[in-house]
Amino acid sequence: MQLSGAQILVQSLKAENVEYVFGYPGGAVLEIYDAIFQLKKFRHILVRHEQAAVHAADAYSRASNGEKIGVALVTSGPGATNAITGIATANSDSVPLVVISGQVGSPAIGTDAFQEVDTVGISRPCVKHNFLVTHVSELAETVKKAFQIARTGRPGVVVIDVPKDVTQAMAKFSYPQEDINIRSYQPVTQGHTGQIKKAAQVMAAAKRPIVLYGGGVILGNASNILTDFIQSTGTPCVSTLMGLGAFPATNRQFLGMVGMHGSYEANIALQNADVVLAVGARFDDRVISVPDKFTDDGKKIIHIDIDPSSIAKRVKVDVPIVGDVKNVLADLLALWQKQNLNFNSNALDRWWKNIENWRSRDSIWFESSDEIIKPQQVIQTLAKLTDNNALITSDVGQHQMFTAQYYPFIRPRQWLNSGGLGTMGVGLPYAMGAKLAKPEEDVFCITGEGSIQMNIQELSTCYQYRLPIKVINLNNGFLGMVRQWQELYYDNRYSETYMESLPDFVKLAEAYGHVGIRVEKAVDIEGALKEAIALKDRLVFMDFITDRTQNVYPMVGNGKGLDEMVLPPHMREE
Ligand SMILES: Cc1ncc(C[n+]2csc(CCOP(=O)(O)OP(=O)(O)O)c2C)c(N)n1
Repeated sequence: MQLSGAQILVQSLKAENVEYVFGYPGGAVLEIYDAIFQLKKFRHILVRHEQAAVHAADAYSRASNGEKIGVALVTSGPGATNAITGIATANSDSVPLVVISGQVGSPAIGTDAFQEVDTVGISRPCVKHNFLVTHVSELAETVKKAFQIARTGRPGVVVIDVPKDVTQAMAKFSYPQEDINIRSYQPVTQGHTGQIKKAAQVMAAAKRPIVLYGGGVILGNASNILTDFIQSTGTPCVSTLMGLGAFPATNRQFLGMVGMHGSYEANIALQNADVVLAVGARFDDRVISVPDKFTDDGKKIIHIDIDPSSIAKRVKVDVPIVGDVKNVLADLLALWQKQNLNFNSNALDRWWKNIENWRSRDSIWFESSDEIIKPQQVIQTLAKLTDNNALITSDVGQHQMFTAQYYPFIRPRQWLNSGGLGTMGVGLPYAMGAKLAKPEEDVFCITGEGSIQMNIQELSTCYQYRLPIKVINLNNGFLGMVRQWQELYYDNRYSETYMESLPDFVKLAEAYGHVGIRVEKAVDIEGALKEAIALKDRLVFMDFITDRTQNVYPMVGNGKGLDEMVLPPHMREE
């Protein structure tokens, strides 16, 4: 039987076990929308802006166990350009995602046709791969390849651009059962045995070892083996922003997040370590700051990553191991145990004593108040009321860093935010994707009054699909993170960071059909959160009016080393 290209596309998505498609219609995708309507193969979530469709699909992938892949569908021209920020955001954090964009009819391509943009050209620098489908006969195979490429190796975004005439043309449908062999794309999944041996030797000889783990551990579903490795070797560990939750933050061996707003003990320990075992972390500038300052003491680095091009990109690596982090860690741990390897116990004791000393200085600390709401206190109270176990999405800014510092994430895929691109506006659509992937979980979106306004229209989508998300708006009346930089490095010249004319968020939430709560005093924090949590089937928007001057500390300034943090005021006085 012959099917139209649009029907083939929908059937192909079904063959990939797609449950949800996040999208927005338009002329170039009308056939696809008609096929969705008629075939009823999966649920379509109609967002209010294409950027949000891609973010929601991205979070759906992130929150899932690594097998489900988010899918977004957008029309040609403005639909596709609106999707680009979402695409770059997901790709920057290596999230598997398939984005289908409509394209003008093939004969019109290159003629400046209505709603025509070169989607393949525009998206090329921010995708893992992209396709322009030129004939209906390629469609099913292209979808198969797209999912395969998105999910394997270092995961990423694949865009499939489908011209309108291809969706109208007829062809026979058969979906490839087996993975397709793609020449020039053969991800390495097993680590090299010789390198793993070398890594074990370098580790065993360490006097001040540390494990640095990142988002790759979560994407690679390697948290269990990472936890075994850290616990059975007795080494301290630190996490990047994206790695939080891969190892339980409540465990004593966890020193905290590293990097620009990392804890004092985590940053100093990483800087002073003689051997760093980096797992699924790419030594981003927000993590190690200046590479030369990081490696000038000759520390040895073992780097495990699925993506060979991530290894030695920013720092010199002594033992590179390309492979799936789960496989490599399992091999490394097996070898460690088989050979009865151990750290020198005196050296390790001394190292831990130093660490405890640094830790005792309590760098993740804030001056609490009975009156004014401190953003940190909101996060701490939330952690208490949710047993450290809520699924949290955040936007980008101070509120994001406070959440990373004050919410002890205990499991992977519990913390979703934009680490690589740092995209304001992800919080609410992320919460939507996460809630659909994990309906049984309590999903909180922690945001700021600047960030939430970048995709606030999605409150409408949340109402349509009855998504009972809890929004925590830490409203400091400022683009706080930028204000902090202006205070510290631009002599308090607050150029365009003061948010004037803020809407009444409570009324706004109500206008969209939700519950709004304003909280202005510290004593009311707990009550408001409890009230919101108790409203199981409603979206609750909590507008916390917080301290406008609170900064995030510690902070590693531009060009500084990890051991040159701006410390919180109480540590400066010591
Ligand atoms: C799309 C986008 N534009 C600009 C920025 C730069 N930026 C980073 S944080 C920030 C301020 C965020 O303000 P708000 O959401 O109110 O959170 P706060 O820092 O006050 O907690 C800005 C403008 C960004 N990350 N993303």
